[in-house]
Amino acid sequence: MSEYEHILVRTEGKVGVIELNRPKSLNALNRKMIEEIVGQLEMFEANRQIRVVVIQGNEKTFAAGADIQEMMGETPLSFEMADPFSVWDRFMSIKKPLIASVTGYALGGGFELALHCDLIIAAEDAKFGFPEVNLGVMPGAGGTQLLTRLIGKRKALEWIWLGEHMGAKEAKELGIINRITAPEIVFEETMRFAEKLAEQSPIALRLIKEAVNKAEDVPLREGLTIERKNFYLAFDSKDQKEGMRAFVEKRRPSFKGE
Ligand code: DAK
Repeated sequence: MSEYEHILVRTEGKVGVIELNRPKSLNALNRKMIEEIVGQLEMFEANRQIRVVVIQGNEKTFAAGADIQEMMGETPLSFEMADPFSVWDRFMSIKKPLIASVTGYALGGGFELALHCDLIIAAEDAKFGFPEVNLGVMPGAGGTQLLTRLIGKRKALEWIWLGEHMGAKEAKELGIINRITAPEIVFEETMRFAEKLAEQSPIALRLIKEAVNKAEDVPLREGLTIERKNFYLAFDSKDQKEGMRAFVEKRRPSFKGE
């Protein structure tokens, strides 16, 4: 599994873990690294043994943005020809739960990477932000859209215009992150959370993720239709039968994802 240059990969039971690994540049994301992350995500997506995926940095930092050295020579035409954002679009196709476990900095593209995950668990000294404006540019991998949906236009403009660092406490109050922990236990807490999710029915999790994501994209009536279809679909699974039988028999269900 470790033919990668910029990430480390491991599995812990039903949880797949991708660890960002360019410590000398604070895990700055270059193109190869993003390709490695997305390629491995797709491998976890295809692996039936894996039910949840965690993306984490090292003890010091999550990712301090896109690699500025790599980016500084780009031109509109080089972007157009290389189409570097198409790899980011593939995050949207991942149907398994994705959790970002954030230590230190999650800036720029690093923040966008965390925002592409379904849940974020952060150390209390983690720092989030979009410093692109300080470089004379702007977020390009989803930042303006994902942050605005989470916190609304005014707050998003304030943060993206100023380019300052936001502490974990404020990020939690704004609804950007789910949980805060002491720095030394953030990975442990993330795994505990991931393992709980991994015991749920993967079919139910998948149908829920699709329906909740639609709530941001489509009119209410259409969203309700999707919810209803997914609700019906869940009743075609053995997991539904197992879940309800286990309740009646007063035991814990064992979901197989079938
Ligand atoms: N890129 C390259 N190197 C970086 C880096 C980055 N984003 N961030 C840090 N480093 C490097 C530093 O240059 C330094 O390297 P050496 O000098 O030791 O060789 C090393 O990491 C340690 O950094 P510092 O010495 O600066 O460490 P400090 O603790 O003093 O400061 C810091 C930490 C995070 C506050 C600071 O490093 C910093 O401000 N970093 C830059 C933050 C930033 O502006 N990030 C980029 C935002 S733009 C795209 C997809 C996404 C994006 C763009 C395109 N496509 C698909 C095309 C996203 C864009 C962005 O993220």
